Amino acid sequence: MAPSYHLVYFDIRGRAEPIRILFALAGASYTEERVNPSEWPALKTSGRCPFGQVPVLELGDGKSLCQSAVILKYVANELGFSPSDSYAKAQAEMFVDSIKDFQNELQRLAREKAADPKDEKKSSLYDAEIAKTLEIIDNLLQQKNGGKSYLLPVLELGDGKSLCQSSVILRYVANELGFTPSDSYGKARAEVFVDALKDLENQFGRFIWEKDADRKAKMKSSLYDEEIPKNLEFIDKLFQQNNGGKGYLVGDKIVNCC
Ligand SMILES: N[C@@H](CCC(=O)N[C@@H](CS)C(=O)NCC(=O)O)C(=O)O
Repeated sequence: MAPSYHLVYFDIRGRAEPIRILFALAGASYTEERVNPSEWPALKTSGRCPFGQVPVLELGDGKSLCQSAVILKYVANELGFSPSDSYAKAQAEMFVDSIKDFQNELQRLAREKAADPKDEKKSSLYDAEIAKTLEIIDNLLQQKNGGKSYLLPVLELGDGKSLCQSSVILRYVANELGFTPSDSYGKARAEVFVDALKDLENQFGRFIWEKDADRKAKMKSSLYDEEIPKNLEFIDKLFQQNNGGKGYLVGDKIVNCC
């Protein structure tokens, strides 16, 4: 039976648009739920959004995925848009993760810029971030610097092959060493946890480096009093759903997320 894809997101392009583009390129059929802001609070707590966020891709039979990059990779794989060998796959994922880092940073800078539009320092930081990321991507594309990235960590594999982006390296090594589930849905579910924890890690990084004492205190309370407990609650719920809470977050053995 052909898989059914139901994409849940807001009525904007945002994080769902690359997924929609892949469906369009493949000519695959899918349904969409474009949620309006007044419907969001109920949906957020309905249990349909594993980490209380969208996009979510529902696959039928109670299966669903969140985390836009995980959905994108899963759909790319299913629809024949990812390379077949594991190194080329990891290379493609390096771009996805580098662009994601870029999006996160741009969003933060855009928020700061909007709060203080006259602050030229913020505008130039915004431009500098765009230039820095484009240079990294350009280096990767043109195989400059021997194809190596100057983002650490880097995993060198011999024969001039190397990978950057910590979660790409983690997934590649997990795959090579037998720590990923064998089915594509199980694999994607493991990646949801890796990406959700990375979202938290990003917030933590911002808090650690914040120099303004007032802002740092606000970030700390948002992180420790809201974000961490909320995410642990989501993880606990998902854990309870897997094997009745006996064992692991995904499947029945240690995989790349746990
Ligand atoms: N890392 C996640 C981030 C998801 C995210 O931030 N989603 C936003 C919309 S773009 C959301 O659901 N916001 C509403 C909320 O958090 O209540 C991903 O890439 O999917």
